[in-house]
Amino acid sequence: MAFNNMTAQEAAQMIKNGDTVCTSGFTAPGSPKAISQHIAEIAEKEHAEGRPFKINLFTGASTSDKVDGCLSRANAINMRAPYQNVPDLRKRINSHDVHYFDRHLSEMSQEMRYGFYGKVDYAIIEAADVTPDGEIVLGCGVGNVPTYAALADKIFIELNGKLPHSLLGMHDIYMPLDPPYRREIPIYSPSDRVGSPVLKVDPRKIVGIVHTDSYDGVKPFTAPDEVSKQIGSNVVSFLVSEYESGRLPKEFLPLQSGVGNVANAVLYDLGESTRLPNFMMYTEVIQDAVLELLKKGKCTFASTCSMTFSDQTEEELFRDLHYFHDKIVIRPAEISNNPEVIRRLGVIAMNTAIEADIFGGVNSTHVLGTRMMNGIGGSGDFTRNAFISIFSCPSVSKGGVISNIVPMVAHPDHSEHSVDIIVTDQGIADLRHKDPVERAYEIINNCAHPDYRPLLLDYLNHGAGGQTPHSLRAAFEFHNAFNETGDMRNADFAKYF
Ligand code: 0RQ
Repeated sequence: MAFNNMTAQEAAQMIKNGDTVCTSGFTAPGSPKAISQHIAEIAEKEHAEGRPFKINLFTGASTSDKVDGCLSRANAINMRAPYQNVPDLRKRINSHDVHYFDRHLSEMSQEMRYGFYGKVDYAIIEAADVTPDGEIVLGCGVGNVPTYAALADKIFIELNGKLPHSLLGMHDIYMPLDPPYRREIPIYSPSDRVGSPVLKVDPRKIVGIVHTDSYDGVKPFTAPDEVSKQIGSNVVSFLVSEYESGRLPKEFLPLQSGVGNVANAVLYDLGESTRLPNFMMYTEVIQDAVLELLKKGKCTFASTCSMTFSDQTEEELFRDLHYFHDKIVIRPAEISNNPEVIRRLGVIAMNTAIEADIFGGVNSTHVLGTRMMNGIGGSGDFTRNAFISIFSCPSVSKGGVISNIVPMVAHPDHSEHSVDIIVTDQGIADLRHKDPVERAYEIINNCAHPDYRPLLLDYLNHGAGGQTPHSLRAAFEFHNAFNETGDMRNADFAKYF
């Protein structure tokens, strides 16, 4: 079947107020580059003429300024799920201009198929290649596109000239059946392939091909600062001691690593360690550090949902694609983050917390308990099912006025039932086989910043009793002190006891 070539503007004009638009991709890679920018322009024009214009936007994870950024500035988003990280969208979410549902990334596809989000009008799919019978070689991020393409009434393809056709073979597209027919997902090693190298769509649904030509626009990481380096070194010391004590198998286990500066620093440190064997990754995002590890042979294989490389690293990848081709597989989010597979493989999960509490609860999403940061992403998928779940964060933020170890997290994303290890620049708290009070001493003494240890001990010692001795009256005194004085060190527990 011959497809229509069209401009991004022509494609955007077909999308109407109230439509549900779903995109390929996971982080910037694989996300649309062109049509979304023209949807934003249309929204601005419609608003200027007094007419409403908003779409419902579902993606794989975060996108980029070319999707979430421009659409947010144009106030063109009504509903949004499942993850985001663009400041303009964050503002819209926190001011209630956007209805945002923060979902576990592994669940988004199946919830769409279950009908929880209504019908899908359009899917916008970034592709390296498409055949006349609807076989698509996807870009560098997959996300939820197999489900979105299956459910959408109409499909636009953004054919990106920067993406080499030789990406063919790096994807593994697999969609499980839904209950009561679902079977096991037969992945027994991170490198197992269970699906198709191409996404197959009904070619009659493809209404047009839009040509684009740009890299994903991911910024390179700044060199890790001292705090991130210390956290990285503490995570590696923990893994070395687990490995050398025999609690990890001699073959080692696949690693998952979250996003952000701390996660990147941890991976650089892993690459330097001579006491850990070579390893594989079963993760959702691989960042620049992983390409280095693959080159060195320290990481022997990476299963991911997205290759979130900076433009420079992406160029290097494309140049040396023959080397990396059989060392990376890119999967849909419901497979990269699948609880069944994560538990079977024994993945070691390493994620970043906004704050952790003295009993092991973790807040991954809400600054000071109310303001959405990014979302839970895949942290819950991995944490809940990991062989060992590690959370790391700096002991303090914003120059020390915020302690990231608090009496009680102001928004619970992960409970003490799932969190095994907490790591900060101060040290490592091993929460396994410890009761709540033992955990509290471990976290305060090993992970809290020295400025905050006496305050946290004061809180613990005045707890109301019971197995987990919180004081419900004083639990948010750190947060209150920050909101009232701008410094958590001004917390005053004496007024409660
Ligand atoms: O603020 O940007 O103004 O400097 O939050 O903090 O320390 O740079 O950490 O970039 O690694 O992100 C949890 C947000 C950490 C991320 C989070 C402020 C701090 C700074 C960022 P500035 P850092 P990172 C896989 C797994 C959830 C999803 C997930 C995340 C900014 O890792 O979104 O794990 N995780 N997905 O100063 C007030 C606190 C704070 C605070 C930090 N307690 N109070 N501000 N900050 N702690 C990926 C996917 O799922 C796709």
